[in-house]
Amino acid sequence: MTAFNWEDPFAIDGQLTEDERMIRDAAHAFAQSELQPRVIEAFEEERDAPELFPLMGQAGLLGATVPEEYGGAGASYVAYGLIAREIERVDSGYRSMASVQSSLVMYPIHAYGSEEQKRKYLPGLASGQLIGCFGLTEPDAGSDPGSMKTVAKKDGDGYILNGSKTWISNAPFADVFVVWAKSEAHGGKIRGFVLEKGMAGLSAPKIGHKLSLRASTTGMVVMDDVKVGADALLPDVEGLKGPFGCLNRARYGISWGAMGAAEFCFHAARQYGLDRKQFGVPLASKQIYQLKLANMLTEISLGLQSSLRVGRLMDEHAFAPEMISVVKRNNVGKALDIARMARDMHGGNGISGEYQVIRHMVNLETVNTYEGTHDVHALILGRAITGIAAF
Ligand code: TGC
Ligand code: FAD
Repeated sequence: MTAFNWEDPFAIDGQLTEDERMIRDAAHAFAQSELQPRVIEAFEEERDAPELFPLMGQAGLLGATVPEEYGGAGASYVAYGLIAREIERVDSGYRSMASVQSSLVMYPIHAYGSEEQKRKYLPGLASGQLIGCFGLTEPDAGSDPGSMKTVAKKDGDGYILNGSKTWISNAPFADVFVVWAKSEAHGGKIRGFVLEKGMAGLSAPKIGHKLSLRASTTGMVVMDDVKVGADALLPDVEGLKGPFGCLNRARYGISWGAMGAAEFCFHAARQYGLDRKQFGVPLASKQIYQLKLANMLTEISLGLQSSLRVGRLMDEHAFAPEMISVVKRNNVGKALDIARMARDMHGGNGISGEYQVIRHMVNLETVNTYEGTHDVHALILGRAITGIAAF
């Protein structure tokens, strides 16, 4: 028998390697010292924060799983998940900035790129000197990216790209754009291209008035006859499995990240209940209050343990994408429930930015939608269970 630790109910700490614990502690220290002090105002003011990328790079938080020869840390997927958890404990938008860079920009360049592309982009992306974005979603192609309209036409040795992407994280200040287009030269198959800021015909206007994920900058990517050389094509992948291969990594990271946001809300609700007295006693002494805390702790324990299991399988190259659908969908859905509950448990104070739970709550609305909506992941699982695609 051992004493129960409400902060680590299933003793996750003891299931990590020494390296993973070190990376987690470094990510925690960075998130609390650099991100937490700025987030309340940054969110309120919908502030762009490109200056965070070099800071995250210095702290070793970008491209953790990319090999060291390209500037990464050569760390495990579990370590990558732990980083996401610590950043999202502060804000889902900051985790978004980092996970797009790591999983959606560095991963495809590393997995599908030429040696020249890897040497050209990866070290700068790992250090945060370069900022990346990933353009898959279009105004008329969200859950169904296979219906994208962006096209690449052959132009001599290179290509001309036309089309527009929307809801693209980091795009307005990105230096490197990984975009997916139907390539006429490849029989209309989806191919990945690496574009660079400043190319003629390429623009990335910011999307304003977001009421969720306000600390992360989102934009469109507009391509109007953008000419690129043959060296812009990612040579080693064709079809939707290209972007989905990246999404597997990012969705997995989100499953940990959402639990970080949920832990923040759980801890805040517990402390609030211990401090706040009504009817002459702390709110935490009430059975209904304790029931809510018990439900939160239960879902967080199960969610973290599940993500750890999937991470270990990823590190063993023994995962199926459907496992990631289970943890992305469930952990984000539960985190959203927990954030809403924590908001309620703070009473009127719960709607104040100072108490932070409502910021997590509105952020998690986005997290529930991007990288495959809650319902799309149900349909991915439904197809695996029945053999019938119901999209
Ligand atoms: P489907 O027929 O199922 O598959 C087409 C091809 O792709 C392969 N594939 C996968 N490969 C690797 N990993 C996966 N998870 C894969 N899923 C599918 C599949 O084997 C097939 O390959 P091949 O060789 O036979 O061609 O495709 P479908 O068109 O029926 O798609 C169905 C569906 C709904 C599952 C899919 O389209 C989907 O997942 N939709 C959701 C879209 C989405 O997640 N978008 C995310 C945009 S990026 C983003 O949100 C970033 S936010 C980041 C941040 O700020 O943090
Ligand atoms: P739709 O696909 O139109 O879905 C609308 C509703 O219909 C949802 O409830 C959905 O579950 C439901 N639905 C859709 N299809 C079905 C079906 N077959 N059966 C039943 N219900 C269905 N994309 C990128 O490419 N790169 C990024 O960096 C990026 N960052 C983002 C940042 C933010 C802040 C946001 C909000 C989005 C971002 N996205 C990004 C886009 C995101 O991936 C899409 O919003 C998401 O995939 C859903 O697409 P959609 O918005 O077009 O919704």
